Amino acid sequence: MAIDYFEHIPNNVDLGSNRTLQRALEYWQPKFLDWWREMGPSDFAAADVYLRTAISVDAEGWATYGKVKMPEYRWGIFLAEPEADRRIGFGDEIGKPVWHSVPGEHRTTLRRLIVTQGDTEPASVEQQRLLGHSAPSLYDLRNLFQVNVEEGRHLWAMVYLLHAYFGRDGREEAEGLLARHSGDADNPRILTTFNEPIDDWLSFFMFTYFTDRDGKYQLKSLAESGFDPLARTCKFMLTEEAHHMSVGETGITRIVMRTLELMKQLKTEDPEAIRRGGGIDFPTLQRYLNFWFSSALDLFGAETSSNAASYFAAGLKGRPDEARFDDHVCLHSTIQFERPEGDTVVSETVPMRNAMNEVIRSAYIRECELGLKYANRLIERAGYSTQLWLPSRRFHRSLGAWANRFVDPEGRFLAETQWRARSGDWLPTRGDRDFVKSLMRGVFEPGKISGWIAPADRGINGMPVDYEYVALS
Ligand code: BYC
Ligand code: FE
Ligand code: FE
Repeated sequence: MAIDYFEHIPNNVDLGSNRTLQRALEYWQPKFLDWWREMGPSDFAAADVYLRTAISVDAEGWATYGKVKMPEYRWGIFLAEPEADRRIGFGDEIGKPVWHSVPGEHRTTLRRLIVTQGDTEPASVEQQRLLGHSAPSLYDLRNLFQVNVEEGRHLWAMVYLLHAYFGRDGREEAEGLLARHSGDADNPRILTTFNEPIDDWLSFFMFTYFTDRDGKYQLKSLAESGFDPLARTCKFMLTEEAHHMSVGETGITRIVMRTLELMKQLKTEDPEAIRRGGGIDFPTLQRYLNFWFSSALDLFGAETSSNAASYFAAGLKGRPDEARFDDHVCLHSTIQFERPEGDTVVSETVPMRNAMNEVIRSAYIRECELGLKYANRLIERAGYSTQLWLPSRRFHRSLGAWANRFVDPEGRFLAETQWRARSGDWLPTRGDRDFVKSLMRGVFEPGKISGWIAPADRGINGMPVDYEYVALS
């Protein structure tokens, strides 16, 4: 099949003149489209969706809006503009020129980082596959699809690197990215969070708030990489990530607003009464938050990691905003943190390089906290004392020093029986999930919205909130 590259795959990597890459993509693209049809948003292939498409990396081109059918979306390949004379910014090779091809000694490690990153992108599309049917409004439906097509583009971004820089094994990995599936018993996605079902919109908003923000932090770390094509690819991906997180943040805020409205109307804070009124009560919201936050914390890896130390030493993966740190070598510095030993907590001193996962996790947690402030102010102003809060980083972990420990959201040890008896206060129960799902019914009329969430305060790209963001056929 002949492809007009500029027309169908907008790019700034001179795809038109790279025959090898063209051949690889000619082979991969139809498989991607098959995957999209089978594993992507179910049943909305014929809908016209008001989407932004990146057609170049400059201010005008990166966000071009128009109605598009998703299977015809132009998934492009873009790298941020090169920086002249860029140097490796950290680790043992600091100050040397960045690499424009893959250094032999780092080939396996780089491929692994790229595959791990790439694997999450289609995984999230698979996780969100059925959500369209229960969208609370056309505005939200459009945001879901925007996130989905862009995660598809992020897959393209990683597949481009694999095809362009890793030869035959890169091509094999690119196929693997379409062969693993979220939640598949035999061939699951690599990281645990990406195998969790996202089958209601509360989970979707928590996921875009917490998990896409992990994406931001990981991409920022990779944007520091000494492997320049990876750094530039991730830098451009970050421009899209902001919208994903804002979908989560505004989604959570709009639920809070609606719940407050119901509390006022019904003159009660009683969760059961709120539920009967068709809203999501704050304890349920908090339990979903606890689940997705703790799951996202695992995505940063273990507190002490020799992998993390070697990524840093080699100049492959830095810290977000590496330039803001004083010491970019971190050969002699240490960091202290607490880990469990039996039923007590001991303090451990770890070489800084081995603690990079924890350093990035801590920065992430601070940002997660900031985003909740606005919702909490709304609650406070409405005269209620409830607050949404982040559980301790020790709570409900499956990976690292705190994995499988019985710790409450305040970070205190409990006996296993005690913990199990109370876990329904902290994590979504079967009953919560059934209730939340019972609220999820698709609303597909322009300007109309489900009763469990407040409307957005503004539309997309200057369009009104009640614009027909998705024209169903
Ligand atoms: N689940 O040394 P350790 C996004 C493995 S999200 C299962 O502590 P390391 C997005 C690990 O592979 C951003 N397994 O960790 C968001 C290792 O295995 P081996 C995704 C896990 O190596 C929303 C072992 O456990 N990007 O973009 O420092 C929508 C010990 O690990 C998990 C990246 O992750 C887990 N959660 O790995 C769409 C960036 N965590 O060696 C998209 C690329 C670790 O014993 N990846 N393991 O077989 C990395 O930088 C690193 O691989 C990790 C940490 C951050 C994952
Ligand atoms: Fe992404
Ligand atoms: Fe994202």
